[in-house]
Amino acid sequence: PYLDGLEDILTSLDDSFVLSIQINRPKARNALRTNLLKELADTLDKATHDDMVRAVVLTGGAKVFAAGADITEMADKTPVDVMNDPRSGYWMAIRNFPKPMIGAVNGFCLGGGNELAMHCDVLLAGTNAQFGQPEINLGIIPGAGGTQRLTQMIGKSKAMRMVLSGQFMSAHEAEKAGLVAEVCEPELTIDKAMALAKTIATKPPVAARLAKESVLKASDAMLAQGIAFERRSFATLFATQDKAEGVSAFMEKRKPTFKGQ
Ligand code: CO8
Repeated sequence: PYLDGLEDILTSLDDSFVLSIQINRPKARNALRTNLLKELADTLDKATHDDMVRAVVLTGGAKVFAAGADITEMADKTPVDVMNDPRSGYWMAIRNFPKPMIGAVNGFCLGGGNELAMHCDVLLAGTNAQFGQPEINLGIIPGAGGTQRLTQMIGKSKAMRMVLSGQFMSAHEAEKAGLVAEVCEPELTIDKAMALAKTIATKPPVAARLAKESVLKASDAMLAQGIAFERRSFATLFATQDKAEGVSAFMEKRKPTFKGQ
């Protein structure tokens, strides 16, 4: 492995300067518990300063990318807990990673999982991929930039449909909407991402870094305000009874009843 002692992700660096990172919590559908985000942030921090890494492939493997934040872990959090959460620091490390990162998405890519995918610079998806922001079913909203990045990537109408209804989007629709660059057979997704990362790794690293930074500048200034607003709204919702009901219903495997409280 690239970093030792990791529990929730698998890492390896090959001799073509490509670091691959695989989210590895299959029993919890790769849910992004805090430790997982920390391991991801630590790995990317190391890779930032390592000349042997010129590009990264991020995947969840053949079956699932990530089913969102770990709902069990967040069940008892208050708005103040959310505002003080170390998770936002880990997200910042992911957001600020300066080298090209290719996402290979198979299966469910939901909630925080979709937000993580949207932090990748290029997304490739297997035909079995399903994208969604189902937070509304839990009485909350996306909290790691989802409302902003999704809107930017697929436009207001499709973003609203996803965020307000919690409905999933298929891989083909995601490609049509501009969320992913290419759809392929699920068994090819990771190979194709590796091939693209290897091509990018042959390019001059400083130019690649500045190209990434420049493309992101097309939208970053607009994003900052929206992300801050979204984060505050997300925290506020942790004070609602509907959030408690949404989370309890998920854990008890029943349908929630929402009251607007
Ligand atoms: N967190 C924790 N555990 C999860 C999660 C999750 N996000 N998703 C799935 N799991 C667990 C299930 O509880 C189940 O555990 P167990 O085997 O112990 O019962 C196991 O993974 C398998 O899940 P399913 O049996 O449901 O598997 P299916 O293949 O039938 O369905 C789905 C897969 C569609 C992914 C389904 O599990 C699902 O809908 N998951 C939740 C998706 C979701 O709502 N994601 C958004 C989460 S919210 C978020 O990311 C933003 C911030 C969240 C803060 C939370 C505050 C309360």
